Amino acid sequence: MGETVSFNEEINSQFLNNSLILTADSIESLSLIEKSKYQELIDFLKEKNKVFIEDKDIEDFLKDNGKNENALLVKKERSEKSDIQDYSTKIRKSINGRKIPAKEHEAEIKFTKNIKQENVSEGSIEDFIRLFNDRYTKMKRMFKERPSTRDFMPIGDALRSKKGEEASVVGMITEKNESKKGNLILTVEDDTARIKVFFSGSKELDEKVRHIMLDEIIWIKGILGDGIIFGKDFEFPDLPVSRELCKSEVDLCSVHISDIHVGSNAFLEKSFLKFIKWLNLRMGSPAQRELASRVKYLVIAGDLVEGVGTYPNQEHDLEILDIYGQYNRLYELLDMVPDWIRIIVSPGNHDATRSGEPQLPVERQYAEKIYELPNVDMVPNPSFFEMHGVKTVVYHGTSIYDFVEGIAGVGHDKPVPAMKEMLRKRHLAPVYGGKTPISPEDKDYLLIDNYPEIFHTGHVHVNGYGNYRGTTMINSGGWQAQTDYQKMRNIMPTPGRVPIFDLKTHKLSIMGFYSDNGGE
Ligand code: D5M
Ligand code: FE
Ligand code: ZN
Repeated sequence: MGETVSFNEEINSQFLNNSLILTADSIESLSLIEKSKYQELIDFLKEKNKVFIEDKDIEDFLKDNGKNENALLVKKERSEKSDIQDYSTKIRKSINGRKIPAKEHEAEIKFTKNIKQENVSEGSIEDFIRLFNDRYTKMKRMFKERPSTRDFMPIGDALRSKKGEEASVVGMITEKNESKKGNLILTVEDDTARIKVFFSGSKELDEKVRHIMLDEIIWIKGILGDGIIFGKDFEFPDLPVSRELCKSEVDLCSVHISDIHVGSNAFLEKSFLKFIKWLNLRMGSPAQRELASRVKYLVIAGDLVEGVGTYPNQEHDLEILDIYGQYNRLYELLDMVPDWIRIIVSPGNHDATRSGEPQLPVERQYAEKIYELPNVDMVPNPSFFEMHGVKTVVYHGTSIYDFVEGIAGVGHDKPVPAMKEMLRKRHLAPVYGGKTPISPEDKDYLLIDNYPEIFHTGHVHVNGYGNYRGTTMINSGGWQAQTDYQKMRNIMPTPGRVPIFDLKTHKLSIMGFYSDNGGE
């Protein structure tokens, strides 16, 4: 878990750690029970073999043979408290009276650094050189801005300097090898020369070097040898330890989803429709409807449709066989989202656009009707933008598996450790020639050159949340039931769980729209 967690997320984790999932029904009822009683409630639900907790289960717990009199008392006490009643009545009134904050406030969205069709390069050798030069220039600037890494010299100068002296350099890792004793030997390059770096030292340093990946750019300090630096320490460009976070002045929310996979026969459409119903304020408790009334942005991080021909024999897994039909169904779904919500649509590896990253927006010919929706922005992958001043990075997450391969301890079933590494490396996909196809452009669009408040990914189909140095990390799971491929790889997806980010308070709430008892 991250450095800070909101109340809702903390509760959610407590239940999830016990394999219990809160649904749209149960979160409100939960507020009637004292936090100290949650463990008792968890034991009660586990005894009943529950997985998805409904409103009724909580009522049962409260009624259970008078055993939980205290909890019941809390319920009475709480419900008699006028402030809670006032709150509910106020919410009801505002919804009935159609007082919808998200409707009253215009979207304030600003797109910053994003690839456009007209800037696409040809993919020549020169483009690769330009890409890496741009990466190097910008990363060098990041190290210059930080007092502890401000001093470094060109590698060419380091090679000519006196042996035995201390030196610092900034360079790209072009090779990564292990010595016979298991120590790390790097080849590091800048625009002047290349040098070997040998790391051996404390346990702490050994642990730190495990996180170094190919093609990334780091700052290294060490003692000069003959054509080699004996590394004593190094730094990633990283985020500052603390900073002032941008917050919206108005209390509006952004909702983050991904991996809808429309057209797949495992797409959980009923759950998705429930979610849309909630966005329309036609489902949920008063508090949940109040939350919905503040949803101003819906961000979608790719794999909008299942696609065709994404993997061999995919046709057996399709409900909608052609790509036009898949985007058409997605259009019908997005058209049901209230028009006061701004929808930001970014593609993933299943979508109809080039697979090389940065990916361009879904090609217009496949999704004409979606393009025509007045509240939709079709954006590339990744995309950098601000929602009411809150800086956001949305990236599908294809590179997550490069981190799984590149760093021991980054597991394939949890997205957050890989996301944290991306923030530390200030790059969404540092490895070239790994699992992530990269298209060379004159600028490095995958570089994280700002300090985002929200970092949103998808792709793994497993929800995950955390906070790294102030940045809220969200992986938004998906809307597809477990596929054969996932079964084979032992991936247990967490469909239908929706993270909601409060742009004013930075609190994260989770709503569940999928339950596997009685269908979806
Ligand atoms: O990804 C579908 C699922 O497969 C999702 O759970 C992530 C997982 N996946 C995708 N790529 C890999 C690699 N390279 N290794 C392990 N697991 C992977 P989707 O993008 O929806 O097809
Ligand atoms: Fe997916
Ligand atoms: Zn994907």
